[in-house]
Amino acid sequence: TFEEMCCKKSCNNIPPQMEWYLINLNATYYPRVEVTSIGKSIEGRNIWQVFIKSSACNEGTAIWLEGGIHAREWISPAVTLHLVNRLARDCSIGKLFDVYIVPMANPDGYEYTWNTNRLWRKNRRIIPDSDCDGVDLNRNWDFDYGVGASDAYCSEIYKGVSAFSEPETLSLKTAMEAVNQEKNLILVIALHSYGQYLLYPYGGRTESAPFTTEMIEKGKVFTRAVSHSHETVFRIDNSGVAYSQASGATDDWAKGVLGVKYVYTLELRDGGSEGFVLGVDKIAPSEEEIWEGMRAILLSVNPS
Ligand code: ING
Ligand code: ZN
Repeated sequence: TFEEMCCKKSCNNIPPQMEWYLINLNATYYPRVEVTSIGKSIEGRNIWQVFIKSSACNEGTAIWLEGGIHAREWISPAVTLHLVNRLARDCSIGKLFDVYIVPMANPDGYEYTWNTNRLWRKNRRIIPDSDCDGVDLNRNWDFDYGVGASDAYCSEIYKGVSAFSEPETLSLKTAMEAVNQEKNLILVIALHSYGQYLLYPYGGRTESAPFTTEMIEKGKVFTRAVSHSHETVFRIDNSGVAYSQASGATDDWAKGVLGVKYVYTLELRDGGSEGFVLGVDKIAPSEEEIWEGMRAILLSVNPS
């Protein structure tokens, strides 16, 4: 259970407010909602996974949401946690799928952005013999590993010594594989910021990924619904085109290795005026519009 996993005083769990929320969620909604740790970060923080179970008639089809893999993109864990809340409370959409959500994939980095460097992106691996720390967790996955990533320790996109060298990516991969083995994992969304883009793979190769047409089609359903609440415009693009060629990201691995049909990297608000340092006043409208998008795409990909 969550209480056993979160060994209170001896554990280094950050951020506490998010964990209090998850403890409460687990206590309120268990057994429909289950909070478990899928592993620990390099500094020993738990990486929490929320599992929101579908109703019995929909068992077997799963969705995966990843938030907070990049430390400074604060709107990502915020919106992801709001999605947890919405899905746990919603009895129609929330019951269509077995939904797995990791709201805070890089807790050490997040903590570091609160206390030391607001614009930190990577995890907190200490590299001996270097003045620089950290591995870019979105360049550490094992699909076309190394393409568009850096060998330089000081780079923002340093890929690490090898694919899945980091406990954070290894934990995510292991948990996603477990879901994919047991269920039909049909949609994976990794939440990032900023730019207001819905990106589809591949990022690391120019050939188009299987089901590109379908990803664009459902992407339009998502972005159209997102625009309804606040008229925020999200554009759909290929990640390798919108950003320069880069692999080792969650989305390329989910598509290229797991073979998930609908895979996206979602770049949340804003368009660049506040960027990573998005004001708190943007959390509410942002989660509101993304929830509209999520509802629409979940209904649209619903096989039952
Ligand atoms: N953006 C993504 C990044 O990791 C991306 C964009 C996605 C690139 C998928 C390559 C593949 O750089 C942010 N904001 O991190
Ligand atoms: Zn990011």
